[in-house]
Amino acid sequence: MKTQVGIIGGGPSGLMLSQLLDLQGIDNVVLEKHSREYVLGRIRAGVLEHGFADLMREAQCGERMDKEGEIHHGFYIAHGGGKDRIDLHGHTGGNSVVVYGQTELTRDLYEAREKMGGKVIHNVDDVKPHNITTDAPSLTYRQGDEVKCIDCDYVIGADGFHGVSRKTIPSDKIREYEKLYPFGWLGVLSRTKPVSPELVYAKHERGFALCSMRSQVLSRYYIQVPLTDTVEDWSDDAFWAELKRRLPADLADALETGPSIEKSIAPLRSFVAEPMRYGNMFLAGDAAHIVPPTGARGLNSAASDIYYLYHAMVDHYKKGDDTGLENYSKTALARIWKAQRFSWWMTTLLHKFPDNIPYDDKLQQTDLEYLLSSEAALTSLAENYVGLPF
Ligand code: RFL
Ligand code: PHB
Repeated sequence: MKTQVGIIGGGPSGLMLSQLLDLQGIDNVVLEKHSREYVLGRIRAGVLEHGFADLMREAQCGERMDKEGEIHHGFYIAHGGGKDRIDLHGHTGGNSVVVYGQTELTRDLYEAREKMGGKVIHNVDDVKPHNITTDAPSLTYRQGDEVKCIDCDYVIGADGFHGVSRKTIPSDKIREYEKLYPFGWLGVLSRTKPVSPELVYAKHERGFALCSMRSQVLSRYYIQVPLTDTVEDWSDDAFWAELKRRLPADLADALETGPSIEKSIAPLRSFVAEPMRYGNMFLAGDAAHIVPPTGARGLNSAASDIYYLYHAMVDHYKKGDDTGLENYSKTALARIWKAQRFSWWMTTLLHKFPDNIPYDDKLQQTDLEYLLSSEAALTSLAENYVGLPF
């Protein structure tokens, strides 16, 4: 098989790029390790910045998001038994975020690919990029006993943090920056009414908690847990009891509980791989960078990579202009590091750090008090949360 762009990974990054390129007549193939059902079963992001929402519309995939997604003009920070509202709209001159689940937008992208006859190949094993530093790269993969090959002009590594593409880059050609946090998030999805119309990020002596949602009948809650905890350690009752302890009394009293329909633990990590290009392979999304989910930046950072790559590919194929491809890594990383800084800062502001000395806790409290008393600091928070320009 021959194509112009070979994409490894059928998550949101790979599918979005595939759809945008196809709309411009640029031939591409997506190779996905898992089944569509498996990919759609992963409960992840819930908050989309407006730039991401615009990209969904450009990909002609925004119809259901615009109908069913909820526009949020603000969120709350709960602390010391009360809560303060962060007015995103007011502090950014009218910007907001869209609450629409990653599962739903991935489903929309899959359906759009199907409608256009896009080539998305599922359940592939042993995907390997070859001849990446030459003008004739290729991808091999296995389906059952059969090994197949795709010749392409470019390879896109959109295969997430544990994917194969970043790992094929020789270690002296890539530098990895990583920070691990001494806790994870235990997440629960339940068919209950969200406790608050807007998200609540809660700082508490017992640990961080987050009240989020997917719709008016589907809630998503998280609590900070030690890395040694497992999902089996947390019955639904224990989860709800701990969440209530970390929320202000009015929210704890109003919290509707019910059986969990999904429960998982995600470790928190900050990670960046530089550069995001090796020969004719470009890394995008979680394959190149990870943030702790506190600032809701992960998927949104993937979106800016895709935006830059898409425009660079169009310039290459339509105008013979390679400036975008040559500058991709530098341009993408400039925005990525800002999302890294913001996610690290919001994580540091709101979590309980087990190894903190009392001095660190005082600084953390002061950081929060300063934020809530300063229009400049609130503006900075709001500007980062709704998403910096692409
Ligand atoms: P994905 O989604 O990991 O998709 C990669 C795909 O590649 C496939 N794959 C392979 N395919 C072929 N060959 C191989 N060798 C392969 N290895 C892997 C995988 O099966 C998969 O389908 O990466 P992508 O597309 O870059 O998308 C990134 C986002 O998924 C991620 O950044 C967000 O989910 C992060 N995130 C959030 N981001 C936000 O912007 N807003 C949020 O509110 C938000 N909340 C979250 C989050 C992530 C979370 N977890 C679990 C880490 C909340 C949580 C709890
Ligand atoms: C979510 O709804 O899953 C979610 C929302 C906001 C975050 C992280 C996760 O910061």
